[in-house]
Amino acid sequence: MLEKLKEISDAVSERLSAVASLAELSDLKVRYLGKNGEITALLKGLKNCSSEERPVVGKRINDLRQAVEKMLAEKEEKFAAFLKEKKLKEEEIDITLSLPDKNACGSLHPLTLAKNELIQAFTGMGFSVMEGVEVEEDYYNFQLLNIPADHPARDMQDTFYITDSILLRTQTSAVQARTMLTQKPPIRIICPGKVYRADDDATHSPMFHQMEGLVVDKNINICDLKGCLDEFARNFFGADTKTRLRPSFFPFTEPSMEMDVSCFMCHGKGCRLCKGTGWIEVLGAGIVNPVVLQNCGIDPNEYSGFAFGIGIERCAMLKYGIPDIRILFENDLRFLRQYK
Ligand code: 2NM
Repeated sequence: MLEKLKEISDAVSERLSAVASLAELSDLKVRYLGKNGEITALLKGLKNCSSEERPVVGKRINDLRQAVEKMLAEKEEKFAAFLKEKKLKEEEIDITLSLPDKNACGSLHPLTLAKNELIQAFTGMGFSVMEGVEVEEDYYNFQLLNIPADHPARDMQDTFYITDSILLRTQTSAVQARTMLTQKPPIRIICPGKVYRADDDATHSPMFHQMEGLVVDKNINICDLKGCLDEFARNFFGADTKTRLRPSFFPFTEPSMEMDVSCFMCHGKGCRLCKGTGWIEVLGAGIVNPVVLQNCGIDPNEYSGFAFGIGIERCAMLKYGIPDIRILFENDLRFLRQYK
């Protein structure tokens, strides 16, 4: 009997040292101390001992049971501590890691900056902003604006056609034509937006941005045009900017003209930016052709107007000293970050 006890004691300590999980530990407990466990069986077998042996053997079995209980409890405690430690390790937070840069915010594209400044200059003079569609009908883009069928702009090489009568707008004038057809004068609008022409080099992109303006009211004349555009030039290019108007031609205006501003880099002395002339061309303009007013349902005997068109890329390139239009569309962050 004593040998049997020693055997059990050795077996328990050996198995305990090999236990790798709480489940295995629980199995051991059942195996030795459970209702049908080995030590429990020994206690049950006491009744077969003689009355002299019984107290001695009984004490030995109880000692063994207590020893096994203690070993199991210690092991359980070790396991619990190990698991707690493991959980804490897994949930560890490295408080020395630096946060993402809170100041790393984006910035507006130089074209957006230029567009916003242009809009600002004209809304300050009472203009409202109108936007239209980029896929336009030939009727609004060309016909209403007095652009004849044989005009070079109507050539496939200059205009992106979707069908015979639908195209990508080549100017934002169609927005103005649609406005004249639906609103009564006085009209005072600017139309910024994307336009498309089959052109592609250092100063031309097949998609670019334009802002056209239109004023229609009673007694509008060239003085109104000049006063308005002078005010714009001083606002956008600087208070000491001078302007000059040169004769030009557009089918939708008569007379037509182009406006130059005095070079803001050399102040008229002549430099690389103004190609030695002291002047920089910035926009086209004119008195709205009475034919266009008529086409758009406005009586040219009662009303007159002026209109102008400004290239937004050209303004951004001039103002920010950008030498090549293509840089504006490459989205190189080293370039864009300069405009914070
Ligand atoms: C320009 C130059 C001159 C223009 C004319 C019109 C409209 F719709 F009233 F006829 N809109 N824009 C115009 C006039 C555009 O761009 C260089």
